[in-house]
Amino acid sequence: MAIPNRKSTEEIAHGIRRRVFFHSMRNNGGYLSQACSAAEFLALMYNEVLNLGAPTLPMTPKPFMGVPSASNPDAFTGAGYHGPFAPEYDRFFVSPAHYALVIYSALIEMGRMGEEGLEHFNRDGGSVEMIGAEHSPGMEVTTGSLAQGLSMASGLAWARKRAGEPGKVWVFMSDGEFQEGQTWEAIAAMNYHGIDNVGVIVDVNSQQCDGAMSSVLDLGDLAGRVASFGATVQSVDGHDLDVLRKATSAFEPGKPLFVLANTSPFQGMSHLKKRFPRLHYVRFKSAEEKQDMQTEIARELGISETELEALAHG
Ligand SMILES: Cc1ncc(C[n+]2csc(CCOP(=O)(O)OP(=O)(O)O)c2C)c(N)n1
Ligand SMILES: [Mg+2]
Repeated sequence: MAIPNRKSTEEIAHGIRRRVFFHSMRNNGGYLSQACSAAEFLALMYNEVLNLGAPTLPMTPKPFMGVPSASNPDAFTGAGYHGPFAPEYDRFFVSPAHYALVIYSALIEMGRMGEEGLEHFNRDGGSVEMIGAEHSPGMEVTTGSLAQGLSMASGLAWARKRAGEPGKVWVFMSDGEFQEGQTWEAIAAMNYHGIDNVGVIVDVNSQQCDGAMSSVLDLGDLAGRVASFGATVQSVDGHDLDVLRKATSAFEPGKPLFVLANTSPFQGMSHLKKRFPRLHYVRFKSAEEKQDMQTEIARELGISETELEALAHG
């Protein structure tokens, strides 16, 4: 890693949950459950797996400078927070763009973005979008329309392989994206072209925006299906860092690697279970519900009374 980081992966995972919790309480709602499911594997990716250089963008995110084009020299993508594009470095695509707050929190925990970055969240004219876009910290392409990230990343990976670049292409996906056909076309194409420099980590939290996957469009045997399309599959406990560590290095020649991280949508915030299956975006029906949730989750996360008072006045 180019940036020395004294925090353990466990500490980073905990820090992600805390930041997303504080932000969601302050803003009367947020993608809170996604921090529960994704904290461990995103902390592991950023802290141990990804080979990234130092950020090329300022710690305080810039305003939106327009979309990239030949006539717009000011345009930038948020990939700068993942370091420079260079042959030896990895690239990391975030496909489910609604996980943006979790990604921003991870970047802050890693020292790649300043914590003031979250003050720009969802502001008009800013780059720190609620649903991340190509200019948002940590994003390289726009993926709010889901299930497109894998196709873009695998095309880039194929080009990098042909150019002999040693850096890998990693993609973070959600399980909802496996309900869409484009995902399956991308896996088939990767197998056909022998694109084996792609690693995919999937948040299998068994839920999507309309509720439990099983009540919307069940994925069935996801591991078996992905393997039958010609990928290497590791289906593991998405909160167990040791098994995730092994799984993320299980590359086989000629095939992409898919790590299915089986997660809980209320890991570390058990109080959220009360809302199941309405977990996709947490908003509060009453001041009482908010207070209740705040107290219970704060207790589980080890947040002190003093910090909660600061939250009430901040
Ligand atoms: C192509 C496309 N279809 C539908 C949507 C609407 N949508 C937004 S979030 C979401 C759920 C996706 O599932 P997942 O990412 O697993 O949700 P989570 O686990 O975060 O609840 C959907 C269908 C979209 N953004 N893009
Ligand atoms: Mg999901």
